[in-house]
Amino acid sequence: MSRIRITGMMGCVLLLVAAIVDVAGAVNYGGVEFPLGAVSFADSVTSFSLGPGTAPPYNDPATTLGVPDYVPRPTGQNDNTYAMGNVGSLVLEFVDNRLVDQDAAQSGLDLYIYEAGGAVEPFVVEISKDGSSFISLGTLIGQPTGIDIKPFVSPGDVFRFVRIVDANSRASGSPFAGADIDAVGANGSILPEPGCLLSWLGFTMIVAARPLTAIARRRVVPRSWNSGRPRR
Ligand SMILES: [Ca+2]
Ligand SMILES: [Ca+2]
Ligand SMILES: [Ca+2]
Repeated sequence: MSRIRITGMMGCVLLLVAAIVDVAGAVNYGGVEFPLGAVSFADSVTSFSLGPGTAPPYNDPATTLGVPDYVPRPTGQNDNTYAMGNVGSLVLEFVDNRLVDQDAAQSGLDLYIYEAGGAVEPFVVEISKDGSSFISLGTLIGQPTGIDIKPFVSPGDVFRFVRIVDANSRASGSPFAGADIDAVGANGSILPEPGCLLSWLGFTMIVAARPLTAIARRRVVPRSWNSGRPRR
């Protein structure tokens, strides 16, 4: 996992923390207003596979986590995005929030992908409840681009995972071939299971874990990786 491993109680605690942090309400990211603010964005890398044509510092999938933070920088410097490589892939998980269809609210667009860089590159997007069975939403392009998941899902469906696969446009080359993913946000977003107020005791665990998160983000990136987390 790109950050710390977050399961069970800790995920529940994160929800509580998120609920506290998000008292401020909606936040605008790149022209898109997210009712739940920063919590809306993907929190964990489940797996990834780099396609050809990428190299550090452009191919660290951890740069797709959290809110959009792309910064154009001179060649060779980290710009906070993940160049997938041609037909590279990425699976992200929402830990402290879930993706849902929000009907007509927020223009009906439920899921936003923030792609970045000089070349606007397309990618295929899929969503999943359990990380193993995915529903394709088709090919998207835009910086950012949003999609209404309603035509693809059933009422009440709740999703945790998003898979993105570069559509092989080859609009950019090494070292940042493929779509460059900055962030993935669920505009149609809910907080998971109520009852997490019982997790107050775990709050200090999160505070203590933050330095570990910073350490994990400095690791060397392999060509591919899978967290091996149990499928849900
Ligand atoms: Ca989140
Ligand atoms: Ca690119
Ligand atoms: Ca980013």
